[in-house]
Amino acid sequence: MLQSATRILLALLLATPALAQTNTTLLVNVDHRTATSLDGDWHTIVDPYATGLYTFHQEIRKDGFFMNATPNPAGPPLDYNFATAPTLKVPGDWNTQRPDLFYYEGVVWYQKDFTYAPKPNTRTFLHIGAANYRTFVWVNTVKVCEHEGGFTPFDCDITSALKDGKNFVVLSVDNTRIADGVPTLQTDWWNYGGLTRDVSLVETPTQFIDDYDLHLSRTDHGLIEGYVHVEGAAAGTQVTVAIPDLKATTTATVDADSRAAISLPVKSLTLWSPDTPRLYKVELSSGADKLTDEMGFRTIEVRGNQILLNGQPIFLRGISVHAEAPFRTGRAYSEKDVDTLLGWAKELGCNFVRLAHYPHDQRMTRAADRLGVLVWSEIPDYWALQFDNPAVLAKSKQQLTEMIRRDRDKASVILWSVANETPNNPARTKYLTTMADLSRQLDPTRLVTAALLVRTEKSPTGTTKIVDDPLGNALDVIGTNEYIGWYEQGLTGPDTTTWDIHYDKPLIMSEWGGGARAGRHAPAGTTPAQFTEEYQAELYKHQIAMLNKIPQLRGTTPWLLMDFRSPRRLNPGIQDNFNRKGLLSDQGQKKQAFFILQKAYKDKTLGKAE
Ligand code: GCB
Repeated sequence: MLQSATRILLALLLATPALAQTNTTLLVNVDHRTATSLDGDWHTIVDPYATGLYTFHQEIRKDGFFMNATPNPAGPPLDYNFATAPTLKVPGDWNTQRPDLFYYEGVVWYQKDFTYAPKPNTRTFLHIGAANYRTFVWVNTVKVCEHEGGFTPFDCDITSALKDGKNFVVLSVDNTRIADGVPTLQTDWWNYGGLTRDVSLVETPTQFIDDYDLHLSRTDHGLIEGYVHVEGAAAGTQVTVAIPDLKATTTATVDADSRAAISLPVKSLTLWSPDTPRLYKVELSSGADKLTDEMGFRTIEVRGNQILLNGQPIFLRGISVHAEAPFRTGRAYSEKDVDTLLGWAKELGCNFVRLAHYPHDQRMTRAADRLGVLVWSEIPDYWALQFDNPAVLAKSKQQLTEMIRRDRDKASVILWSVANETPNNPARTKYLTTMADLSRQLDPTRLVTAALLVRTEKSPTGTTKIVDDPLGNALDVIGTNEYIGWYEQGLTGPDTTTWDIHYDKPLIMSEWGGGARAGRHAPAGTTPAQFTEEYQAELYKHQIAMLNKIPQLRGTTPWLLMDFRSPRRLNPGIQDNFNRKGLLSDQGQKKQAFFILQKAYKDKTLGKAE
């Protein structure tokens, strides 16, 4: 399979008719643009041998599946037929839609017909919310773009490939894990493949606002600043930004890079916060392009070892969340999915979520904006990437750039995380320092973090956890993961653990916890066994007591809100392919530990803001 992914990449680059421009862009605020949804049933062909690309002698086919041929009785027989092929729902991973695709890793072809009437002075993009992991796209047999990375959106300019009337789009999506991928071969989550988020046709004027960044000045809470970029605009083109509810409006002109600097004074602004998640309607326009957004304005910064939201110290009462769909399982994509997950987080008393371990659907950060939940957002620089491989660094950079570009106008997002639990070595540190620098360059208004591993030493009274990973130098906020009482030491391990933190920076305990199968109980009066609800609840009590002894602790995101599928969790009858560290099961059953954490969060007996 590993080989096949590389083969396919090469083949597609060489084989197919291509537009001059095969690159993708990413339209900021795409969910407020005029769009025609292509969600629904797509014809699909499961192609484990990449037959859609290769002849029987392993030569590249000129008549691959992207031709979407129809049977011709006078011609050679066809080995495929999209018209009669079974369908899969988009959005949706393939694994949970058909039992035979549950473990499938490889190529699936998707095809859909649509009618279209090209309009003058209009550009048309095929928007793909996410496709895991590598995707090639053809419209009417013309290759329009390709994209690598399973959790960020991309937009192909398909304007010149479209016809008046009947059109079709063919995609190949390959979720084969590759050593030089981001993430790489090992992950503790299911490798859900397919078109896992919305697909649509998006229209813009020829010149259009493709990107902007509007945020509150850290030094002046009466000033919104940033930029608007107008794709294709000549220097001097005007841009207007208005916030009607604040009676604020400004006009600026773009420079030679098609970018206009924005400086918009505002009076009586209600600052966005978890208590007052006030969103304002923002109107942006330039020439024929008009766009609205709903935005909150707030500042986030670090002072010593405190985190300041709008200048005030805050403790982040958080929980880690995977993009696993409640109840039906599979990749989360709908309003209902995100409302359920964030609803549980709020019920728990959270003001913060760690969206692990990759960018979640944009609905999640939109909902966090609306509900007043602060967000840690992460790219899948997870475990042991090929840190000495420049091609892998390029992939990480691309995903970071896409994540930031999509979500930099969301008030909820306060932290960009560049990694999780990476091995401490010089190549890794160099790589991730580059990533932290890039994050600041792209977005100087937010904080940079990463979830680090910690060192363990014996102490006279137990154990010392040492936080001295050199990557900490590159971070604004230190994240640390620990599983005391689960992977190491018994239930009382936290009682005899002390922390030695070599950075005077805010610290978030970004993972801690243990597994429990909902409904599995320890007999009364016994020491609870692992995987019982009682064990997990007890573990939370011991952990909370330990965490409260860390003076610079400014947040926690225990692992995690809800059970999620993982191919590494094979214990029959207990795990059954699920990581069971959720405070709720995948079916929404609350475990005892849910109420322990809820009480600590609601009574504010866990953590201090200063
Ligand atoms: C970790 C990883 C997370 C795993 C978790 C676990 O440290 O960051 O992705 O799922 O531990 O359950 O072991």
